Amino acid sequence: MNAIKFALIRAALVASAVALVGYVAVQQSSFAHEGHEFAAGEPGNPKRTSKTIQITMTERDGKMLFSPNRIEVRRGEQIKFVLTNAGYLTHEFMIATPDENKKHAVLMQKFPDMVHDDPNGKTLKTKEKGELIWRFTKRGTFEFACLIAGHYEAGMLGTIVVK
Ligand SMILES: [Cu+2]
Repeated sequence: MNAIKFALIRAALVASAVALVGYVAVQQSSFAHEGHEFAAGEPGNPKRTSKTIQITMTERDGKMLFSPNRIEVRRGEQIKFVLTNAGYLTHEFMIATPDENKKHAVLMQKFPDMVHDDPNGKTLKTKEKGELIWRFTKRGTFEFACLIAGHYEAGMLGTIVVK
């Protein structure tokens, strides 16, 4: 077998292994979120108008952070989050209660390859952009967080106050 052929076969094998890992991660993710009730409100309706809030994800001085890391919305308000991962690592944006995020962070220590594309969460690779539309139907204090193993602990969370 010549070297080029070998390299091609190896590349194909790596690609299918990556696809398989991705598939398993998605399965775990939907398993983990099955029957999930959204404590922080409900998925937004893209046909309705929303207020836009820009959120940047990044790493700085040994910390991982969202900017801004505190937002205030009115109850019933629909928000279009425009997310930018300006960092060098993959990050995610997950809206939940602080309690749910803490539990989810523990789960993600066990399944570090979990990838989110849920109504209340998005995973973004470095330099990637994304959008998430959410309607805050309940008053209270909620949280957006990156639950990738170690990130939450490194400070990657923000507060949402719904008035
Ligand atoms: Cu992160």
